Amino acid sequence: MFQDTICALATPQGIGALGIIRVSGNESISIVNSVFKGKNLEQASSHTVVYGYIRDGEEIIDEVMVSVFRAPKTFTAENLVEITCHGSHYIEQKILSLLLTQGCRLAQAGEFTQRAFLHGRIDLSQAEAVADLIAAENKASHDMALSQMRGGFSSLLKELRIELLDLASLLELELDFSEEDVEFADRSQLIGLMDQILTTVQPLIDSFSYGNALKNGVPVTILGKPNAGKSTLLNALLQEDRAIVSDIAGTTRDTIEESLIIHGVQFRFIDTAGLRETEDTIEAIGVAKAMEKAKEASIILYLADMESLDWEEVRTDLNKFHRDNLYLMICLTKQDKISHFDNSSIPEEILQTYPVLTLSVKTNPDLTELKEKMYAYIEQQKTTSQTIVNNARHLNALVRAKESLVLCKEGLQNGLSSELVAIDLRRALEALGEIVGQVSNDELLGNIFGKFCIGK
Ligand SMILES: Nc1nc2c(ncn2[C@@H]2O[C@H](COP(=O)(O)OP(=O)(O)O)[C@@H](O)[C@H]2O)c(=O)[nH]1
Ligand SMILES: [Mg+2]
Repeated sequence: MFQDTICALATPQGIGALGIIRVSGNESISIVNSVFKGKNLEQASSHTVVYGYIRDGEEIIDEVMVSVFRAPKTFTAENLVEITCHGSHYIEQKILSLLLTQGCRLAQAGEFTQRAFLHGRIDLSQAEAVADLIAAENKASHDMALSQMRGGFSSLLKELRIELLDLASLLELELDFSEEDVEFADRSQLIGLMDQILTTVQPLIDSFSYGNALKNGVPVTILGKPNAGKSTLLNALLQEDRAIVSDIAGTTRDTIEESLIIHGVQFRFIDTAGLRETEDTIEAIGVAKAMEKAKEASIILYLADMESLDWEEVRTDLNKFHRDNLYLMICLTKQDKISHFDNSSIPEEILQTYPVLTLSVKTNPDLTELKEKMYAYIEQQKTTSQTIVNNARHLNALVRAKESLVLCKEGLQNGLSSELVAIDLRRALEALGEIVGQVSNDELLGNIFGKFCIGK
């Protein structure tokens, strides 16, 4: 399919014990062989490793191990060679330039994976999962990427597409006989099938907020009046002095973001400037930023100092943030400073709407309860779906597929002609096809593979 043989460094730039240079294409084995001193690589069997030297004419460049993989059972589905050399920038560049003089060209970002996709070895969602897997920094996102790369999502979509294609062929059969006004497909049976498909698609759509949280980290914004103890809480969560803590109101003027993993899930804590009217321009920018971070949050920890608790004020602030899909927790801070706190002083409607926690970070830095509550909130978003969607492109395609399926179903219920119903059905199929790359264009592919690193 491709004429040119590509090469690239597959390991990070810089000094390391080893470096790997990847070469893919029809000529890869013969090209590497032309700069190799050792056994003849062209006679090496597939999936074997050969010891030898890379040479520039008579000059030895490095002692290497060369892995030979013959098409089609390789990562790219082409002849593929991996040269494992010493991890020196000089050696790596020297070997690459030798390969270029022998007829290779440098690979573009993601080009190896793109070839795997274009040769049909993996579908688009699996290719995307390769990038996710490399980027995964915690167990939850690693698990999702691995399952997607191994084809979990793809096979579910395949089943869906087969069901839809069956439906479509029944309808199109009717079209061929439209003069005779026959109905091959029992309408109520078709509607039943439609419902069944919708019950697979909906949980996938619902899983996105959970999947996205797992993949990118759950944004948790810490808000409250100046001196409420926000930075103290951030530091206690991280167990390090990350933010400046002081009794001078308005110390934190910018937002500070740090991550913490709780039971394998990444939470991104954002400490903010205290909420107040201020004359200070820089602090005012900080307050505006805090409000912005409030909008992006999945969880808000609203802190209020127990010593100067004013429920009217708390209520006014909370009303500014309240929205769907947000877990808003009230943390009453500095409990150690007051001798007695009467729970019944908490307004009833607040208790019914929000979880309320009392904290005394200074005397008792154990934040287990707070952490467990946040984790439980995320866990509770798990849907019944085995497969979790965490890619905005996939979500967008699923939503469009669902819209077309709903139109289809309504069409069937309202006795719309098979012709019109079939149009919506085809749209749904197309949308699902976009996810795995059955329908794709250069722009989309450029977008996806351009984000990969060179050598992948
Ligand atoms: N006694 C007591 N003081 C606290 C507690 N948490 C924070 N403080 C103090 O309250 C002041 C303001 O804290 P800080 O974290 O900077 O508040 P922020 O403006 O909301 O970030 C500092 O002097 C902290 O030491 C607490 O649990 N108990
Ligand atoms: Mg602060």
